[in-house]
Amino acid sequence: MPHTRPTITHFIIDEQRRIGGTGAFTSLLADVVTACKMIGSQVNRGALVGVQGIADTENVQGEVQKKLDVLSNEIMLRASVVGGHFAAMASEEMEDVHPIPEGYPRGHYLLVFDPLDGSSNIDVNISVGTIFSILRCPEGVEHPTAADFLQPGARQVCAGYALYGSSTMMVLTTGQGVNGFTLDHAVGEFVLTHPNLRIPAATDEFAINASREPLWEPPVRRYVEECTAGALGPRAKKFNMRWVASMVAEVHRILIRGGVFLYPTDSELAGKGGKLRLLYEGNPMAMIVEQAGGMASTGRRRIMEVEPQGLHQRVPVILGSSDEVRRLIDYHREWDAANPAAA
Ligand code: AFP
Repeated sequence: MPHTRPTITHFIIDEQRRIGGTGAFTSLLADVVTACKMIGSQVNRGALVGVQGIADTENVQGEVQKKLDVLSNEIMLRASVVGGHFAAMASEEMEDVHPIPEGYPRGHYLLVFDPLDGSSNIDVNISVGTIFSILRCPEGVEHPTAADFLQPGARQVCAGYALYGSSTMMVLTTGQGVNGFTLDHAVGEFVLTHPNLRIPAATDEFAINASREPLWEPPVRRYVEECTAGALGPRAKKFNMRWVASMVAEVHRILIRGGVFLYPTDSELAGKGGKLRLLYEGNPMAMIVEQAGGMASTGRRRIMEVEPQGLHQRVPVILGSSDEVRRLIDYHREWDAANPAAA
């Protein structure tokens, strides 16, 4: 029996019709979806096509680039230039804004992306993903600069990610809930498999890189100690811990069964602002999580209200099930109130 679930294209067309759009948005998302299918195909073929391993370059953050980081960045750029819907692009892998080359039409949207998040996992065949965020190009701006991208996450028009895991999935929000689509390789299309994803408020699972424990701030240490104390601790509940080191995989797990993900600031990261990037990781994931009923905070403020100061700005990230994120915010507030000089 062929399935009758809507494809991602039909789903977006329907959504656009409901809000009375022009069709530009459908077509622009189709370009991003195509790019993700192409990246997914390269990730999937891995060693067969010689794309594993490191490239001979570093990105703007001084991190060694994988061959697939570079290739995925190229694929996203190519797919988004040709469609004519974007005015410019910015990526975690590029120092500056990528303009639309002369001779191509220029659109009204800005594309922000992390072409291959979690890429340190590629060679060991663990899930990685592409994260993207779409912003409106400010009125009257023909040649966008970095300043035009510095919009708080609350102004995102759309956010999503592709997860290259045991199946390839696309998870998307345009501000009306979150929907998940699975790539049907037989027809070459993403098909709606996870409508209206909701993150449960309560959870017994948390994710943090515990090797950084000596560097944590007291509110984070308090939270983790209380969780690991289990049934005999103050939470009187047994918790489980996970760490994939691939944010897309962690957020996806949280969307499916709840949980909380932390990449907080610590004594080593404080000078940099955090580890994860506000525009490429923090904001898009915050929009998805909030749209699914969860919360996303730095510990001290809502991520989507942070005013970006630079394209590659970093931010502390605490997101997921609302009961736990709220508790972490309370712990930060209590600590800051008791230690005003340190806050
Ligand atoms: P890479 O893309 O360099 O692998 O980084 C992945 C990431 O930005 C995010 O996806 C993970 O949650 C986090 O970094 C992992 O950080 P650790 O290396 O500290 O585990």
